[in-house]
Amino acid sequence: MANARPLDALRSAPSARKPAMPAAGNASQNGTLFGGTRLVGTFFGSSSPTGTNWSCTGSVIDTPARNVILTAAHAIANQDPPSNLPPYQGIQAKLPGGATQWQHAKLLASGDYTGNRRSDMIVVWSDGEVTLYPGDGKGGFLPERRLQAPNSTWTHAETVTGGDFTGSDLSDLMVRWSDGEVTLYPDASASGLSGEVQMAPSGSMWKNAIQISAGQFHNGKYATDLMVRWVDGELTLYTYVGAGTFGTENRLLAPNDTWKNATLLTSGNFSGKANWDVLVRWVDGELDTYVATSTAGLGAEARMRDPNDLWKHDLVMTAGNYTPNGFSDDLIVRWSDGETTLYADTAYTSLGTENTLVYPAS
Ligand SMILES: [Ca+2]
Ligand SMILES: [Ca+2]
Ligand SMILES: [Ca+2]
Repeated sequence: MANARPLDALRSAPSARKPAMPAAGNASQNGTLFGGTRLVGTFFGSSSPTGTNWSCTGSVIDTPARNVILTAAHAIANQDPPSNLPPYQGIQAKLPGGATQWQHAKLLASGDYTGNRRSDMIVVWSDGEVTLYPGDGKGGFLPERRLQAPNSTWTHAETVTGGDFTGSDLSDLMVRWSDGEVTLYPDASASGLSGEVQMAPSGSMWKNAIQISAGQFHNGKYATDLMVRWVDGELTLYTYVGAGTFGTENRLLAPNDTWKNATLLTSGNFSGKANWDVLVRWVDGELDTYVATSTAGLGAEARMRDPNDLWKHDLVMTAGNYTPNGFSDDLIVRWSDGETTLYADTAYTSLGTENTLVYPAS
């Protein structure tokens, strides 16, 4: 990795610009709380110099999302504290497992695998396990379902995507394997991956398909088209993809050196136009959308992030329809330290509201 600075240092850098918290009493003191959470301030106040009648104390902690959380305790004189309070549970991550586990989330795919017209996420883990996390449509997830126990086949899955190529209401999962075989699992669901359809045999040219990404790029309603980024920088859009066929090939870019630096690519509807947008994370951390991409060509480039060090740590990326607004404009990023973030309702020039799905150092 080009940048050796730890991820938490990159993330916490902007915190320095935060205004100081008003302190009624004691001065702030930095430190750590709750197993490593960064404490950036404390305060104490009371209604009188002697601290009688009422008093209030709290801590200010710096979260990865650059939000400040205030934990406060209030004490009022001559009053007993309430009894039977539940034990403190802490902040619940929206996805189970913790950051150490999520460092092994190798591939992500979004699609509707439950039939509620909201996206669910499939994770292929580095040990070959495959897990479905059904989305709740509100940016959270229901209990996970194991689709494959750890195995030595799925460790060979190199790139995956979720789209509805077979025309039913459930999304399918497409997998490009390390030997060049491409497989479609129509209507994947919590009950498993079955009815496997071979799209390309082992040894095929698809071994050079660095990334595949389903989207809607020719005025259909659903993600029925397939964007492919090849090892030589070529970009191809396949329309009319179905079980056993890649349909019609549309070359969007001839082989070129620039797109060899397109590290991650995903598809979503960030601009609200009929045709979807392609989102690319470049090797230097730059983030761009290509608005309303179609068979006629790649859409106009819109800058989301200038080159930067933080986004070099974006290692796995998927976009889907995870929130109530009904658009496939929610971007999920799995960072190098296992932290996983959902940017809800992302627009084509700006990331949406940051929601932490997996907390770092958890
Ligand atoms: Ca669903
Ligand atoms: Ca389907
Ligand atoms: Ca959304």
